[in-house]
Amino acid sequence: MDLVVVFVMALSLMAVRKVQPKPAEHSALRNTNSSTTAEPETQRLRLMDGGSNCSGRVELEVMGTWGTVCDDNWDLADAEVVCQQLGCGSAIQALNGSHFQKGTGPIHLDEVKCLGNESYLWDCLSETNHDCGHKEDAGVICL
Ligand SMILES: [Ca+2]
Ligand SMILES: [Ca+2]
Repeated sequence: MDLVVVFVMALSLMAVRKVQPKPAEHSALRNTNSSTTAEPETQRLRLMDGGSNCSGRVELEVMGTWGTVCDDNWDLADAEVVCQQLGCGSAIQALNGSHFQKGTGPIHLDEVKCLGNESYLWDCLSETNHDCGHKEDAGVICL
């Protein structure tokens, strides 16, 4: 083995030991599709037992099941959102205590706290865990 071969071998050994630079980390292509807009199509709203489409017990459909709204914290601002959403104009009264008869099914919302300018009742602050019975079903009368 002559010196040249030894020299080349030594060089190649050094080359192998040379620390490879870490490959650049993938720029995390995160899916920024964070459109958390509510889908009103999946929920519906109606007024029952009030004699017209614009007055009655508030009922909403969640995941295919119609239910009611508890009257705890139910006031004119909440009624206003219901009336506007239904195209019924302004609310003139928010009714408590199952004024329009007791509904059936689940009580979907409790402690509704609308500001009054929400587009949908389910955009309002509320609680889904209720402590209510259907004798507390909320109602509205729109203009
Ligand atoms: Ca309220
Ligand atoms: Ca309550």
